[in-house]
Amino acid sequence: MPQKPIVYDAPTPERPAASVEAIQGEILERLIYSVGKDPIVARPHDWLAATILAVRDRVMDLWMESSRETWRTSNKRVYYLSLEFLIGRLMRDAMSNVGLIEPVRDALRNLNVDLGDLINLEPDAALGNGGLGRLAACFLESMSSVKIPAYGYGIRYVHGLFRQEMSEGWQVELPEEWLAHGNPWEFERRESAYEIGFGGHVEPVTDPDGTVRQEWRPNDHLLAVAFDTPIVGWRGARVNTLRLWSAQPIDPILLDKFNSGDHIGALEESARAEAITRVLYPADSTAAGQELRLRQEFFFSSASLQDIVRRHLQQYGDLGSLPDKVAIQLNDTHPAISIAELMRILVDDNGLKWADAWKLTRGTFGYTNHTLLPEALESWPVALLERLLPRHMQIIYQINADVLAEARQRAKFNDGQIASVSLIDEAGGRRVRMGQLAFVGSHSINGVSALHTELMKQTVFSDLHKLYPDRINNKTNGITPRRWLMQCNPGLTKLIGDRIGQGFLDDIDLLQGLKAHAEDPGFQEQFAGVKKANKQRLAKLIKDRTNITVSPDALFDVQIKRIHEYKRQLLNVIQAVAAYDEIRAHPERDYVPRVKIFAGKAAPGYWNAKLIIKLINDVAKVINHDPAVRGLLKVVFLPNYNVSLAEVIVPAADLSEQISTAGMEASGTGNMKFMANGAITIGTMDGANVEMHKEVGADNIVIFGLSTAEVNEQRAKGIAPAAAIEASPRLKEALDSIASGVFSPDDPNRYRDLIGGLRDHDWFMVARDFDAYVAAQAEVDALWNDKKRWNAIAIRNTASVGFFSSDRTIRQYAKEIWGVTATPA
Ligand code: 26V
Repeated sequence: MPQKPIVYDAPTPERPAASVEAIQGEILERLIYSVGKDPIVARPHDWLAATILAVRDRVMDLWMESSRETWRTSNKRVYYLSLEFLIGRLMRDAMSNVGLIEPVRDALRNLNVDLGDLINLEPDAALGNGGLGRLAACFLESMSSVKIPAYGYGIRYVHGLFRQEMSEGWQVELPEEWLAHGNPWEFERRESAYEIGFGGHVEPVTDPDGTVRQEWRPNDHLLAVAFDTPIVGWRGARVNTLRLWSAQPIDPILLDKFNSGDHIGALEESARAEAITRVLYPADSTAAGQELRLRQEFFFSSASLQDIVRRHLQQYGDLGSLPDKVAIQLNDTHPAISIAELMRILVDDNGLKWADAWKLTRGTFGYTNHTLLPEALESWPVALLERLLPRHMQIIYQINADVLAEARQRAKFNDGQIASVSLIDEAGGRRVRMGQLAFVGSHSINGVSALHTELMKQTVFSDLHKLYPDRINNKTNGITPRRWLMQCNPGLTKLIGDRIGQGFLDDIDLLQGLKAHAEDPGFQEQFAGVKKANKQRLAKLIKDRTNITVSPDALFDVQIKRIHEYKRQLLNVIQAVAAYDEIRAHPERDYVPRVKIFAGKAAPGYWNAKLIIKLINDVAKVINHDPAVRGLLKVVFLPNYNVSLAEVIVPAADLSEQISTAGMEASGTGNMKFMANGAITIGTMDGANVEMHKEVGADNIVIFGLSTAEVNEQRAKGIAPAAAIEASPRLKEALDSIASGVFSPDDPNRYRDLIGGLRDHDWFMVARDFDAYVAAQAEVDALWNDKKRWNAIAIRNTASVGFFSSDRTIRQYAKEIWGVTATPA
């Protein structure tokens, strides 16, 4: 029986629910006058465009009112600079936040159009790789919801993250085309275009008063053109702007070339300029190091800074008040060149003294670190920076000289410490370290979970922390409960509302009230019923996309995230192999039927990650077809993981796999989404899992594995994994079978090196955590067999998720970093 979806709308007393007739008229009007289609011949994409335009119209007044208010009150503005915004679909989010879902549904039904179909037709805006980009999207929604005047600044990539297809179990990357049908959400602002320079040289210029200024004369110019998208908060609290920059040539065609018959050459500049914003870099763990990436970083930093300074001067007429009226948050080091660019604007373009400019700059910037993985820390060859951004390189040298002088004189640093805080890495070719630049140019440097922040202090930034001990602070990540509970799980949202009232929609901490009902058999049954319905929907999706049949009665064990060795999908799939061996060796035992569900993309150049995807598919093929398994275990790899797919998988999960090597996952945010939706976590003491353990209580989460300290000790002592493998016959058997080609008869050596790595160094502690993981999975089985306990724990997880709302995170940024007021919790 198809359920009528229940969705949450947000009419307020001031804004009563929109009438169906009015909306219907507005959609038709947009269809005819903006899309230019007769309703008789309109195609689904036309209806989608018309509906988005009608919804957008309804947001316009709120949008303008929000900007006007910020001008009127002279409130401080927040600028969130991020090379990635992993937004997903916008229509349902926007409709839900302004209370339009039901009226739009009814209006469309009268027009013989199904809203659900249109929702699924909207392409995902996948302008990000993973956690960092998705966090930026949650933050945008929360900043609007808690009424902070904010702008997101980023790049309008023509192609977002690649589409993933499977070819015989291997990942294949295909270009993503989110703009193929146009983008009705955005407004192109040709008037907000800035010139961006590259290359050239620096010339000292003597002003009439005798002062000497440095002037950068780039030899390469292009335009950054703004595209604005409204981001509406919960109950229309506020509408902020996401401003994405698109690169365009200054002269679209070079007329002299064109006229002389060189038609292709005439378009060269245009192609070169547009290349900058053509595609998102698909690697999220290794610093790409390509010139085009640095060009992207400077392009969007410079455009954003010019825009911010122009707006500030227009309103306040003077740059001295910059830190009082402007807070710029750097989402990782990708926009860190902004620090040098602001210095250039202040000193070279506006004649400020160096020391004054530096104070203003540091007062304005905050920097968030999202990873400690050495290979992901950005650094650029000095020679490249010198060629592309000669003036910025000079500024970086000057900043470095000041910092190093301070370190020697005030802090009495020795040579080793000087080398560690220096912006220039002298080892292995001179490079500029963007983390050090971001740190010294910011008044606040934050990590994204309590553990990660501690590790920042102890590792990459230990000496900078000694030099500036009050700058590092923690802001544990969060997720927006609108998208990740209310919109993706309307069934659960309704159930909660019926039980504890609607208050939690506006005050997420009220979910705590569910704890009193955790043991209530009636409520447990309803809670499990909602989960079952979500699992049926996912089972159907799995069937449609992979042709694998799974039972919604089995335990849905889910690991969805980027594929990375430190995230240890390998540990999970080896456990599947061990379980398979056990089912065949002991058919007489009782087993909990499980479906292991994986999804995630591998960076195109990351061989081991791609091989792990192939292994999951190879293992799936064998296990899913072996009659001896009797359906007790299924393995599924769902292709093309993205935000929209997560919105279907997360509400259907029973078990959430958060099993990274301790000390390596900065926070994780998927963990929080599962928690909200009543999945139980199996995880290591890593990232925000540590705080989830604290919030939900040790009895309501399954923790296993080496601690960060133990991992460090193993590595420091160079302890080999051999003993762990010898001590575990089932691990040995599983490794032998994979390495010898049991799952890859067509290429028996396919996994030899991958498994060889585990036997040799096992950097990620897969072997050493294996037995603990198997024991933890047995604990999960025992809980599953005690349905009352399982349901109580699941309910307590949902009840405890309040702390992980990005509204809480954003309120902390507002108070402790930005110095702006948010609406109180
Ligand atoms: C690094 C690089 C290196 C240069 C090439 C392109 C590229 C793109 C992204 C990154 C940074 C990846 C860092 C990242 O996504 N970290 C994740 O941030 C999440 C939000 O804070 C956090 O939950 C995850 O634990 C963390 O891995």
